Amino acid sequence: MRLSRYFLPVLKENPSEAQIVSHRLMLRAGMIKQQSAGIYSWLPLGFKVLRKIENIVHEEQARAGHIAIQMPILQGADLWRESGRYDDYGQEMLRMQDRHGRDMLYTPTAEEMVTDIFRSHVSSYKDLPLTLYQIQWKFRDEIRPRFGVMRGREFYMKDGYNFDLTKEDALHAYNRHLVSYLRTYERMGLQAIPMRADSGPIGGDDTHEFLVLAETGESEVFYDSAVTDLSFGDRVIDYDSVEQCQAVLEEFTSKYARTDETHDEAAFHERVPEERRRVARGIEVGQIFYFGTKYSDAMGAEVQGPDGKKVPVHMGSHGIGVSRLLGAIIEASHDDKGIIWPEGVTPFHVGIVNLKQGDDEADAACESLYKAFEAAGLEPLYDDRTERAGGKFATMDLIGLPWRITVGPRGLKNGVVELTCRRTGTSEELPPEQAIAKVVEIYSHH
Ligand code: P5A
Repeated sequence: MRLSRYFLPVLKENPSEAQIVSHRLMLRAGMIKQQSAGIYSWLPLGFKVLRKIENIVHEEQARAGHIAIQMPILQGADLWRESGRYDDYGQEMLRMQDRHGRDMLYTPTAEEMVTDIFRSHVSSYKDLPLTLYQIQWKFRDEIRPRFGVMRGREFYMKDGYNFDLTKEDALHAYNRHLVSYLRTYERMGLQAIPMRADSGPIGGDDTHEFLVLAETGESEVFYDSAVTDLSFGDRVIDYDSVEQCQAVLEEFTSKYARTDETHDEAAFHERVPEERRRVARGIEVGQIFYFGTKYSDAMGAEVQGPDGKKVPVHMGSHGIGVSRLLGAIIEASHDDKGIIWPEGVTPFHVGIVNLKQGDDEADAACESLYKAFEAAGLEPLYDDRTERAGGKFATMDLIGLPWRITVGPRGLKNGVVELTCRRTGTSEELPPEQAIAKVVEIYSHH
């Protein structure tokens, strides 16, 4: 993309309505525009990162054997009356009527609808296990929408639902989700710590939230600092293996890590030596639930078991806050100049800054870098505007591309361009071909 032809409405001033850094930077970098309280338009740069995050989620869901569907945003109230949640959900649910006076709602989650799909089409245990998921807009009429996409009213969520014959099988689905979530967040450059939590309106006994540590997080968390040493890394897991998924779950959940909802001060002191006890804040980027037969009992979602008898299926649901993740990633990765995107989610792979637009040699060198990156399957953002160098650098630093190549007549005389790492700020002078090769090599791991 050439910046002269892009739509990147960056703001020079700090927007006064933004209280936390991620909200401020998303507005300043022209990623989002607020349309009403907690409701945003996604401008090109923000939309691009949203899509990157969504793609990682889809890839990791496919790896775990889960199947994508898409359910409607507007749902009839009747299914929600069957489960009892039409009344339970309260004011967080946005309700409306169609022209025939039928009660409708904007989906805050989709346990009822997916259970309806299941009961209409599945009747034998032979079709299990089954996990269906979607990535879809949700609406919750939050009392206090704030911090930009972090606590929106309209927000984008990955929501998955498992159907299993037995509790044991459903617990394997729970463990499998935990493993696949660890991988998903790590690909986005995040450490998200599974913590024992409370299940709220979704219901059930077993639930973990995934938290990214950040001072601006809305949840208070209590944990053993040893959990921050854990990393999933590039291990390969067989998602069908009960033992392997169980082992990962134990490794990542056996140390003390809880949100304030389940925190137990006595147990904290008993289980964690003082020097490793941490009280901090975190951003909830996902949650997994096992709730047994709560919805299948209420809605008659049964299958015929091996003995011919009909039994309600065991279920759980699993969510990732896809739009919230943009805020969480920026909270975890920025400096005073702007965003620092992890390679896995960056909107463009490399920025090209032309120090002397209009100089034949500099223009030609930038063009050939641009074409070479495209040919290598990467997306460069070329700042081809006739702006002064300081302004170009400030924009690149603000929008946070991990790598930048600076091209100017002086370097070209010596046959070099400058390659700069956004995270460390370090630069090296290299012949253009070597700079390209280095950037291509880095992205071959992402
Ligand atoms: C699991 C999937 C559920 O709704 N039902 C289907 C279950 N879980 S949840 O924890 O309530 O939500 C899942 C994730 O969505 C994000 N989230 C939000 N993001 C932005 N703004 C909001 N108002 C908001 N509410 C929830 C969180 O990341 C949460 O973990």
